[in-house]
Amino acid sequence: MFEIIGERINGLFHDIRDAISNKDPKPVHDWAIKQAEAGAFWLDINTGPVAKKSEQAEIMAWLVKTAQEAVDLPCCIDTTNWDAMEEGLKVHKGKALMNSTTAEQAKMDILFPMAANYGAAIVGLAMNEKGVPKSADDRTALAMELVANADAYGISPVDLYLDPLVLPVNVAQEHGPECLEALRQVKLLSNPAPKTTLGLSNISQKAPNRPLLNKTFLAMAMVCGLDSAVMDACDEELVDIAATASIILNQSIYCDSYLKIFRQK
Ligand code: THG
Repeated sequence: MFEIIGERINGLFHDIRDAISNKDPKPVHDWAIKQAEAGAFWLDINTGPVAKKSEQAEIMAWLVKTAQEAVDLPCCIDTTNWDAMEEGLKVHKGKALMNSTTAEQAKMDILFPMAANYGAAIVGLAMNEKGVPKSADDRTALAMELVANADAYGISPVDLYLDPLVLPVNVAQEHGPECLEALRQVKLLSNPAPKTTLGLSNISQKAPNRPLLNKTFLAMAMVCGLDSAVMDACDEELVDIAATASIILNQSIYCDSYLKIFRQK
């Protein structure tokens, strides 16, 4: 089943930034409930860029606890700060999704054992110290390193969410088809296959017609093997497209009420 990772509890958004600075649980509760009702499978939790590094761990723990007070959903703990990742995991109920490691050896050597220790799933980004490669083949090569290292640390491929990384179409147009081709290739890297994910809204950053770009890209990426996405769960048409694409791709059994069924998990 396609897994929606609701993107809205992120300090990038002003209401969440304000909630963090005022320690006001209400916006976090409200967005947790709204995204759960819209069909989210995971709640992405990101402190945002403004939080000071020394405060991120405490803020992450507060956001995770606060979100899980309101709904019975697991979190996708979205941070590059290892301390914040671990503090989030400590307070998390159920199986978390760690977002993310890159293919840098030093990061994999910390984050894969952390995932094994907490029984968490983990996102692996197809990038390393040199950044995001342009070609599909180079993205897949990094994905292969992620698969091999995850395996060495005892992480099952079904708990590894490979993210070939989508960049904004207005500045990195040539990456679009490479990212889609990488999705196809990474599904073939192991048996069972690793899962796949993307930060869908990246495609449309600073471009007009954002919802249209997000929707079109979602349908295209699902054909290529996308299993989940950090996305706007409150865009009803976008969620309808995820539901409809999974029906057309024969990933769930057709019934006339499939749009409703999709949201019920
Ligand atoms: N891969 C993985 N995780 C990710 C990303 C990814 N997490 C973060 C990000 N990328 C996905 N989440 C978002 C959340 C918000 C936006 C884009 C991606 C967004 N925000 C508005 C903007 O920048 O214009 C700002 C908020 C506002 O409207 O105030 O677009 O790639 N694994």
